[in-house]
Amino acid sequence: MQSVSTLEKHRKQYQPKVPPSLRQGINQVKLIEGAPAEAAKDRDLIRKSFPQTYGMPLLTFQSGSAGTGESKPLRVGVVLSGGQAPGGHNVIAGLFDSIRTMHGQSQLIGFLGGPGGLEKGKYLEITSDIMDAYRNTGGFDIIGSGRTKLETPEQFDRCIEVIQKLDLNAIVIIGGDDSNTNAAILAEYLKAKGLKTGVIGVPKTIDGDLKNTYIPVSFGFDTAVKTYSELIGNIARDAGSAKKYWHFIKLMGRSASHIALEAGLQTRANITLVSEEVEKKNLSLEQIVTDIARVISARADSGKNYGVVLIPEGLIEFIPSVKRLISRLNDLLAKHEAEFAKLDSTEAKIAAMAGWLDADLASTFKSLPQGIQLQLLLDRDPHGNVQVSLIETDALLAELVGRKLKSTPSFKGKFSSQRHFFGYEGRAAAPSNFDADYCYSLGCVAALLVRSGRTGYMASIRGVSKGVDQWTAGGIPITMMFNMETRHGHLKPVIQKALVELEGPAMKALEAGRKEWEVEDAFIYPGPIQYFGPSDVCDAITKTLELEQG
Ligand code: FBP
Repeated sequence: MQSVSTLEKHRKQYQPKVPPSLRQGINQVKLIEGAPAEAAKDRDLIRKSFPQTYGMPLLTFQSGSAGTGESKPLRVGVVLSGGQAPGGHNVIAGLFDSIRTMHGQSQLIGFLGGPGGLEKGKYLEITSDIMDAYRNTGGFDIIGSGRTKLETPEQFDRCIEVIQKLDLNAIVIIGGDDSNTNAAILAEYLKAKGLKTGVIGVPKTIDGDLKNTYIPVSFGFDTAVKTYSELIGNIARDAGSAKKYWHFIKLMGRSASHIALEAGLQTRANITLVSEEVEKKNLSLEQIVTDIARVISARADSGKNYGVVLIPEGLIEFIPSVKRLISRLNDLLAKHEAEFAKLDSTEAKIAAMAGWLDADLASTFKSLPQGIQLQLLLDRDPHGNVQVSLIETDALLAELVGRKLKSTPSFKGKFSSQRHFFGYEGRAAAPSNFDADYCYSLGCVAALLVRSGRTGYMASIRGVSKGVDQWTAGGIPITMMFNMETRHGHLKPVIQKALVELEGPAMKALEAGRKEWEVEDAFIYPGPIQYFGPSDVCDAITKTLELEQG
């Protein structure tokens, strides 16, 4: 019996498309140095923190003679960092194929289980057979991923031991904003210690919040959001058929609402909440609930006791009063760590915390259902973030809206809710053509950056809204994406997270449609990602990319 699905079998044969500059073969690519790159703000502080790697030039790759002289085998390490994102295996495939074409004896070492694998020296050499089994597949299972944060000199020194033992020319770190921030710090550290080993980043995250002028989108966003939009479309069709449920759908994306916004545009859900808008308008939980209840009542008046509400998973953190509460909880959890750990019941934990909080924040805390209170007290991730994927905002809103409608005498409709959380369903999906092509190309660019002996760069493909024939390849000094932010009470240089721009074209498109979509059944049913068929179906890009870059 076949050990992979028929689709996977055919999909393995897919040959990713690459930008024109890479089509003559990886040995026919030349590097053009541009002007020294500067950060958009906080330049002096960032320059001071990165004396070795700040102000390096922007790089562009064009077809032409590489002029690298006699080539030597390359030894490259690769790390998958953080949450899964569709296309990660293709980054590795692009890197693998490129370094093998540069020299037949080149080796790719995959560190197991994320950055922790690099620190502990746990690895697997990626052979052709291993690589071939993972081409164009989703997931990060080829070597696994992890969230270990590499940031201390002791950790970096342990990495150096591994790097020297394996005699690596470079390490490619495939990760989001936090992982690439740490990649830049590692690059600086290695250079300062006189090591020749380069550190190259690749922009990954389904959340879509690692983007700027040079990085049009992080990989994985396209496939993940198309997967969620398919599911939302199916639910909208079920809702319109059964006509008896309101569906509250929480969507992954951490702090940023790019996923919810894109899914709202793709499906025209009745309500799409955008966390950044909630913060800007200083909306309280009560106001959000009242507004959802208003739409439900309006639809009930025209006999529609059903609909779809999209909720970005980070919403709760953006409600100003809850944001203040979370920040205070973070301080108190750190301050009372030992005491808190000894409390064994939920009630005792909640009561203790309510006692430690100041009166106004204690009252916000007490107004939340017990399940949410407990979820806010759960452990933070290694980067200090509240684990928003564990907070059941869909349940919170469904419950509070239900209570609100019950106490609204003018509401004559019926309200029955279903709740969903779409996140993990999309993170390991088989990459769309866009992600398969984009990721493979990023892997090739990472290899070019390694061959040119660069460090502290992120692989960049631009022009991606226009079809692969218009794509261009290059390298961006990671430090130019930095700004200074307060983390754990200290001002630190970090890659600036790209939240939804309220004045941006994607948000404007939502604003233009949302009034009509609230009351009408204007749903669009995107259907599943297509891998074979007409290009306008298979190679379609997201609305966000089309609107922002098109
Ligand atoms: P990255 O930022 O590492 O790409 O992870 C994205 C993400 O999927 C978020 O959308 C989500 O909040 C988080 O990971 C969930 O983390 P975990 O995998 O640890 O449950």
